[in-house]
Amino acid sequence: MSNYVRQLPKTTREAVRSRDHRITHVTELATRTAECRPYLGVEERLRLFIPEKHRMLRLLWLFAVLDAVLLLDTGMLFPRESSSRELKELSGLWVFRADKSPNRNQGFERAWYKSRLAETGPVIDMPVPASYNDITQDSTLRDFIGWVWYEREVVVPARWITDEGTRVVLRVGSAHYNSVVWVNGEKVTEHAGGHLPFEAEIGSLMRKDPTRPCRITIAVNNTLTLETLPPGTIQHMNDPIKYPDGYFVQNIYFDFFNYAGIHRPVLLYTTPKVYVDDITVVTDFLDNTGFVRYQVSVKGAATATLKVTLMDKDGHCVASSNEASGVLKVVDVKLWWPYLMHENPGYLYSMEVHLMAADERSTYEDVYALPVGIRTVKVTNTQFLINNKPFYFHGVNKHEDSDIRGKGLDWPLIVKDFNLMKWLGANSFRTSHYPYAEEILQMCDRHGIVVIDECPGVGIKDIRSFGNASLAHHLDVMDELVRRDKNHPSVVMWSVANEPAAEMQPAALYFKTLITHTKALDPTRPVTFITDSNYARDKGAPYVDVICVNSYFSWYHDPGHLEVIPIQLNAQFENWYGKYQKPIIQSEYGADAVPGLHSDPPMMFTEEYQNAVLRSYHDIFDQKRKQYVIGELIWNFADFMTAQGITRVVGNKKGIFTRQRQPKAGAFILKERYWRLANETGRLPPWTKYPCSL
Ligand code: GCB
Repeated sequence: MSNYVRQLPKTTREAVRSRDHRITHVTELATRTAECRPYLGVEERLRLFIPEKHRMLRLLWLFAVLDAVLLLDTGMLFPRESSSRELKELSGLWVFRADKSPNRNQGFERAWYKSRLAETGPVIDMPVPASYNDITQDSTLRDFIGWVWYEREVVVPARWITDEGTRVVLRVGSAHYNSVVWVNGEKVTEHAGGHLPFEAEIGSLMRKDPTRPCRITIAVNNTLTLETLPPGTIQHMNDPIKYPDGYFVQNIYFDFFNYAGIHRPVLLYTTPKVYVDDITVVTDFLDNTGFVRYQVSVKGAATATLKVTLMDKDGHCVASSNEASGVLKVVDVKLWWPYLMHENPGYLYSMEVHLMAADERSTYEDVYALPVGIRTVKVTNTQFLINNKPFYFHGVNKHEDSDIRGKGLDWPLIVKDFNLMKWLGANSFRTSHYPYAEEILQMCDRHGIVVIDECPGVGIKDIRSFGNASLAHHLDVMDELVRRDKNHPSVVMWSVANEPAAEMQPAALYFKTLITHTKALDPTRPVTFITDSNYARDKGAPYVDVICVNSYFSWYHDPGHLEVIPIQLNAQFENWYGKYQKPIIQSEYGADAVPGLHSDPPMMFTEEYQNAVLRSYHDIFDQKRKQYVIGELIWNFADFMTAQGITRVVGNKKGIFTRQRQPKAGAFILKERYWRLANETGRLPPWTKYPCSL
């Protein structure tokens, strides 16, 4: 193993060692648990276990739901300003240096974090948030593997330092992949995994030398190994006739560019010393009454006084309590509904938690407001029910991907994509193939766009990636994902992986453990993974609540033969349903279309061929959705960048929009269809004149 691989996951190695203990526990847990029970929604469980007349018991059940397994000892609330919390965004230009030393380890050997980065060697400007890959003209930076270093000096308001009762938290929205963070040369935290946030309290460190600006250094390493998520391998090319000395490549087993860097906002925020650390809500309703079961966790003091108030959209209090946990009852509840399923989609209450505490020195007051949507989710053998009504997913798969920014969070792009999804009549998407920014999920909550929330378990193809260390990390990632996204009403299902090698022997225990664990973390949402395996040999499918299947008939199989689609797609559905009697989502289908390329009769890579594939799939969907098919998600919303290879022409072209978000012919086919489906299955908002007033 080379030095940079050895060096970079030093932290990962340590972590894995400490996780070994837990994996034993989890494996035991899995074997102790009898067959994973099929997912039951709140209503169904209530009906099964608690007769309707026992309303008190119903509330107790809601309490029990909240006693889910919580393995992480701190919360990860989205940072919001309030009367007690200030926020300082550190988006903008950072100082940047890639460690191009042969072992990629010079930065650690020479302790680049100890002084200003500019003093260690040449540096460049780097925007945050953004992937660094496409920012310069340097191909070695675009394809760089190893540690890169970011630095930013920050001046904070004096009272943040002088007031010892204030916590100052440094939060990184996401950085891909391994990160180590120093403040004024002292290490404050490290994190393994892109796509999810991490934090460190740095107030005490800043107070050590209040006169100087605070220097934040973040080293980020994009190397993927068999135990990272997604997995990858580093391959050394040792043949001196073919490759230069020390040559190596990063192999990946997924189909998107391995963009790297600080992808989401970095910020500082304050809380009082005694503060609201986490909030969990679980919602239900009966007739016109909504129930919000909540649990507030407080840190910094053994006791605190709480006031919890639920406000409607107009700011009127609809329920309140003084307890740290309880059930808020909402009379004449306004439920959270998906876009195009109700005339008033995405209704959100605001749960304001007001904390007061005191110690011998001071009094503390903290305020945090959490948006809350009241809705239920349930799965039957043939349906996906939201608020007890059948929901049909007519949506898209996306990527966080765009020109120049790569995977960096970009508000204009986010808003454009939501406008396009609404124009299309899409009511849902899957966060293929990793958790998207919290800002995007907040948009989904507000607009009523339903989300299948996927973790970065993509490309689990090598048998070694089913080992204990990989599983332990995968469980940790699910802990972090559920902790971050548990309160979003838009999130209706967890996806623990995309297209793993689920026919391999170890996949059975791996997925049983992973899914059991995820259900223990969150008993209120169904869990799935996305499969492209054979229905008869898939070892993970027995544990999912919804079968999500990808297929590319007439593309990867029988390329050019459009005529095979009806027979093969029909067989796909019948086989899966016949074996499992679970509802099915077509979680991917599509074809590449190079925009502007035409042929009639259709040929592969033309817009006509993409149209023909879509139409053939749609014919079968229309037959099967009357039975057990509960959704269709096109691959892909937009063209996106991939690694270079002989099947990719500057990226994957299966988008119905180009990477610049201009429609191909397929977008209009989908738009016609989705609005027709919405007309049939939902209730259009009164302001929508089908299909084009958006
Ligand atoms: C798939 C993968 C997706 C790829 C897509 C394709 O099955 O899940 O990541 O991009 O196929 O276009 O090959």
